[in-house]
Amino acid sequence: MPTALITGITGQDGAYLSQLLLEKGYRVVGLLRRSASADVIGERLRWLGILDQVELVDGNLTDLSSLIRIMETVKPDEIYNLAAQSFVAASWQQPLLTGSVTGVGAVNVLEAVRIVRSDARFYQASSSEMFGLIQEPVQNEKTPFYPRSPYAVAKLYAHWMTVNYRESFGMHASSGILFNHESPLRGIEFVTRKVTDGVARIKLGLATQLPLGNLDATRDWGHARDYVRAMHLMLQQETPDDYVVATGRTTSIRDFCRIAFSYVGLNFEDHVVTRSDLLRPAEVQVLLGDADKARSALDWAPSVTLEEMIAEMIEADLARHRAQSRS
Ligand code: NDP
Ligand code: GDR
Repeated sequence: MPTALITGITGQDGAYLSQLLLEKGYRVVGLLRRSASADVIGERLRWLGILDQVELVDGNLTDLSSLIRIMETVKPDEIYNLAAQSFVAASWQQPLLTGSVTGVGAVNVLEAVRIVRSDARFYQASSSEMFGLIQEPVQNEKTPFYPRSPYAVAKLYAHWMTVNYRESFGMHASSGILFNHESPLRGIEFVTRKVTDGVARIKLGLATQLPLGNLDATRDWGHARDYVRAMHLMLQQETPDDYVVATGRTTSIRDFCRIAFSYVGLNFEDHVVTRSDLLRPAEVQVLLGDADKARSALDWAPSVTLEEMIAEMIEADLARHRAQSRS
């Protein structure tokens, strides 16, 4: 039975990846950072019904000693580094923390792997945010990077360090340059979930307005369940490499709102208000990925449309609010 270690196991992708690997017969171990709110730890794993099937070990991405200890005791065959301060907007408020977790933290994991488990396979959660102020209409593995936030700069450092460890030490280290991916388990601060939760609350009469920032930005949105499949496939390849993972369709925030509100028979223009304090100091206006390499080399393809995903997210948010109002 292969062993996978997942950093960021309590996040959206960590939960879906755990589910996938458990289905494939892996022993799944997750890195858990200490929290004072122990009662809500593992909410997403619980939602998927797999909390009691994973092992959780204490550690932190910023603490190399904890990572070395975990590599020694867990002896993972595959390491998925998903942990990060992942909210772009927060990275301007906390640039140093973002740098030390999202950037240097990844190198701590790489170092722990190099020192203790150099034959293990390593996955780095790179991001389409690294393209930033893009010069090309469609982005693939050859598109130059131009990061536009402290988050994206930190991710770019981690990305190049992954490439560097591969080339310097011959490690099986791969990066997935993943475009936005969402689900009912998406954090409430991200725009898709903020919208689907807002739609549910407005539909149930719990709110009337939804404040948003820039409605003109466009994103290439896929489903997290599809994207964790790509992560796993990357580590099954003979040779490590970097891959763009995307759907090839881009949609504005405005059109996302239009689709989401119309799903419950509402008009978004009656409810969405724009607020200048929700705008970012620098914006990534357009993202559109070309995943041809992943399609041909990994035989990967997305299976969920944007409309299907929005419906799934709204249904989950409606169910959550209905359950809350009953209790
Ligand atoms: P989430 O924000 O949902 O999850 C982040 C995870 O990182 C959580 O488990 C969090 O733990 C953990 N974490 C944060 N800081 C530390 C730390 N110091 N030590 C240990 N763990 C820590 O992110 P997603 O699941 O959406 O994304 C997974 C990864 O993929 C991230 O690296 C993200 O930047 C990247 N990515 C995501 C994309 C997306 O669209 N979702 C696209 C491209 C890249 P806790 O629960 O305690 O907060
Ligand atoms: P992003 O996701 O920054 O692309 O990063 P987010 O959903 O936060 O923003 C997407 C776009 O929506 C605009 N927007 C708003 N965003 C939020 N969060 N809240 C709002 O009220 C709002 N109004 C408009 C934003 O300005 C932006 O243009 C996500 C994260 O998961 C990263 O970790 C990951 O690397 C990238 O996706 C790929």
